[in-house]
Amino acid sequence: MAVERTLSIIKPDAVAKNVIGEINARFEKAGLNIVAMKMVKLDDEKAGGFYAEHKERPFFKDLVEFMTSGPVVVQVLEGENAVMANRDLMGATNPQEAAAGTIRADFANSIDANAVHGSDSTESAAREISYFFADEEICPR
Ligand code: RTP
Ligand code: MG
Repeated sequence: MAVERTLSIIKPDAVAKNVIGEINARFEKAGLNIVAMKMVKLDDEKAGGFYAEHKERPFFKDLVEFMTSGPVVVQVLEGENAVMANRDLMGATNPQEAAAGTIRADFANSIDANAVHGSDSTESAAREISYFFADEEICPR
């Protein structure tokens, strides 16, 4: 297995619930190192650009509205097989379908307010990481 990086976002619902620390603890316990992290308030342009692949989907407007509704924590996780390892920790998009013990099962309210984002491939990860972070903001161990 290769050491990879993935982009994680702790979404506005999870920030509002004060579970940033609990979510970060899950990453750390799973061997994913947080190598970059910042809190930001997204605007329509930044959130819409991030989710541009979903622009034609019926849920796009709600998605952008939700992602701009409060601050988010954007982070780069690094570790073995990081992309899939994080997707496993997150659980299914719809928290009602997420496996027990996953972040979404434990902290998400709905398919819209679903606590976290994680890149879905190494290609997406590279694009998403550079969307939020300059190289010098990433601090590998
Ligand atoms: P994310 O990109 O946020 O990590 O989530 P994901 O890969 O699990 O899901 P994706 O298909 O990329 O969808 C992005 C976000 O759009 C919302 N969504 N709503 N109402 C719906 O049918 C629907 N489908 C997706 C979710 O909030 C999802 O996280
Ligand atoms: Mg996605």
